[in-house]
Amino acid sequence: MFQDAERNIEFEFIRATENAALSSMRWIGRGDKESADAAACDAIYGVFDLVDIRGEVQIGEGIKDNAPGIFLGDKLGMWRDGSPYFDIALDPIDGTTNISKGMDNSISVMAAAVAPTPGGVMKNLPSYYSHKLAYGPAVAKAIKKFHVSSNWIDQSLPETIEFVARALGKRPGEVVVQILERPRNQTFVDQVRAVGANLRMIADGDITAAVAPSLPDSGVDLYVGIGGTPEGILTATALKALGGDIQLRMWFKDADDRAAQRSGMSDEELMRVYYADDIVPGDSALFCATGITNSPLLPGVKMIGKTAITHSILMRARSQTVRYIRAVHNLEHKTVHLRSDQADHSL
Ligand code: FBP
Repeated sequence: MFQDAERNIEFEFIRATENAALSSMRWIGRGDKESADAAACDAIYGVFDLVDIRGEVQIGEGIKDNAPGIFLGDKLGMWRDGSPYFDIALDPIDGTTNISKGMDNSISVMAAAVAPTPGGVMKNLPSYYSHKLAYGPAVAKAIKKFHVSSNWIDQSLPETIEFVARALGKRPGEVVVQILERPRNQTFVDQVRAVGANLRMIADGDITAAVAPSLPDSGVDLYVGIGGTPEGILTATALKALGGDIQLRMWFKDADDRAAQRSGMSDEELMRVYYADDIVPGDSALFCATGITNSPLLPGVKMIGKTAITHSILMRARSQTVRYIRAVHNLEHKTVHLRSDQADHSL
């Protein structure tokens, strides 16, 4: 019964990320990332105000920069007695800075899993940032086949690149590594350059960057670097459906940062390397995203006169079916239900 609930509801998640993308579109290039994020959140809440589930946010966003957001513990859905519980992870916009500058690589993204009671289906890690490594199915299979030590967080990056090269039948110099451009990631940048591998830096939006190695034609073989933890959890859900994997360890700037964020976790838990299966145990999880501006994962919203075209991806860990959904919205008829005034609005 719970599995059916996930199937029945999956298109509501797409509707939510589509509406978030369409509502935030008017903020592209306007230098106001908070308003873009607020518009996306309002639209996501608005969709679920009409959906018969009891959804609770387990992985929210916004905490790191006080941006508007949908946060841990927030409720989505109508919450009627007897309707199914869902654990929800979301980033209404990954790449808010990109939107505000009119740059590529922003998506609206959600993941969800049916839960017997709220909480516990997705790992809620308390740190703002994590050290992450993500790779595609061929590399994940090679790790299993050769029984190699797969803790790549502690291993040197050149060794990792060498293994990835062997798994993909490439030379290390041909491996393409994507990194979020931040001063804290400079060591990784230097290491990639030192082995002569190909570096691709991105300004923001590391969900698409970490999912890219699991997409057959992205041209990216490995994602590495320190980026947002919630983004890592969302990535893990997608990789479970795509057959790739992520390795993730919480990362703290210094001892004070670690003390402030540890949320009662033991040293062992803080140091643990989590894989996709540890982050989202079991196979009941769905992941969906809609492109806002172009990214390796999805084209952005395209406007043609009074028509908006959106591109979304929907996948489920259980079936590993990956659906690409191109939706044509007639803006003379399309309305978006918003939480803020509980009314339907034209775009
Ligand atoms: P938001 O758009 O949700 O703010 O996230 C953008 C992002 O680039 C994430 O993709 C990444 O994980 C995180 O920010 C990195 O954080 P910071 O910008 O603080 O380095």
